[in-house]
Amino acid sequence: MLKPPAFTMDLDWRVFHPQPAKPAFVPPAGAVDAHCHVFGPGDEFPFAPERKYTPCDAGKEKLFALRDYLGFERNVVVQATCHGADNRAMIDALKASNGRARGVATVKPDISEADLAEMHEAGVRGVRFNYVKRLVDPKPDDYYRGIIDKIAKLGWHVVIYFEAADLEEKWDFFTSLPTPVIVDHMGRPDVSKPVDGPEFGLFIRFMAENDNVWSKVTCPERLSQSGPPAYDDVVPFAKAIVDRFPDRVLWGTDWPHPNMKSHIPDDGKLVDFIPRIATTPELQRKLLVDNPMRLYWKD
Ligand code: 0GY
Repeated sequence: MLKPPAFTMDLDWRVFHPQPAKPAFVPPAGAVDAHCHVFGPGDEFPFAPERKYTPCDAGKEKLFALRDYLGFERNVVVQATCHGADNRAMIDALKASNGRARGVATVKPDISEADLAEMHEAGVRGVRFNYVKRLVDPKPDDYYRGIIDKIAKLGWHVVIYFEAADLEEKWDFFTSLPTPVIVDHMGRPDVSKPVDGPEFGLFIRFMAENDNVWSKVTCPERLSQSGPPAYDDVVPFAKAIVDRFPDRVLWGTDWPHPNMKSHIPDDGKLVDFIPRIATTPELQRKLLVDNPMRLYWKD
């Protein structure tokens, strides 16, 4: 008899696009998709008991096929909250990638140096601190400081995911971090507010005053109110960051697009968003090749 699957995705879960369009934009040679995830498969890599959502399976084979189809050469696989601090699915993807994937892990302060060294060997180069309350229960600063002390020695960086309203409250902690700090999805601006207004202004100040702070100019599909496929209202925000901080920006698909409720994006159309926010070949090369290579493949 067939064994039933160990997990069933949430009833309102939206599965990634089955057949993305071929993008018109051709990424430069060596391009990196610097923000994507793997989910399970749950039967092999169980989802964490403390997770706040149960996704569809989205394994490494599908991720690597999408990479090739979209014209990318490498991936940065970011640990998703549905796997908690159990990094096995992500690390399995790194090991299967022939050196073409690096990773960002979620770890706890009691992680051993031996475990970190093993992760480094597999290709992990950063840890993620998540402050988005619908995804995790955020921890106090001291919890994260315990982790920083251990990972800074390895030359790793910190990825932070927060909502625009959190930045002011977390400012002192974020600006005290000694490693490179990479912000997911531009700190989730409210794009119905002016690009030159105080909210986005604070984010720009965060990057301007702290030259260790980078931004992923990702997820127009999450931030847009004008909607697909053009996501016009997100362009001024992402372009402002790329123009001003061309050496501290990264781009990624965010495949398989966890928790998208309004629609599931066409990954090909997301790639076509790139030349609208990085408008010259030089900016595109920095965004897609030079910057991620410097951060993830320096050793
Ligand atoms: C993203 C965004 C989301 C989810 C996660 O780890 C995660 O579960 O990051 C989200 O729901 O906004 O970057 O994938």
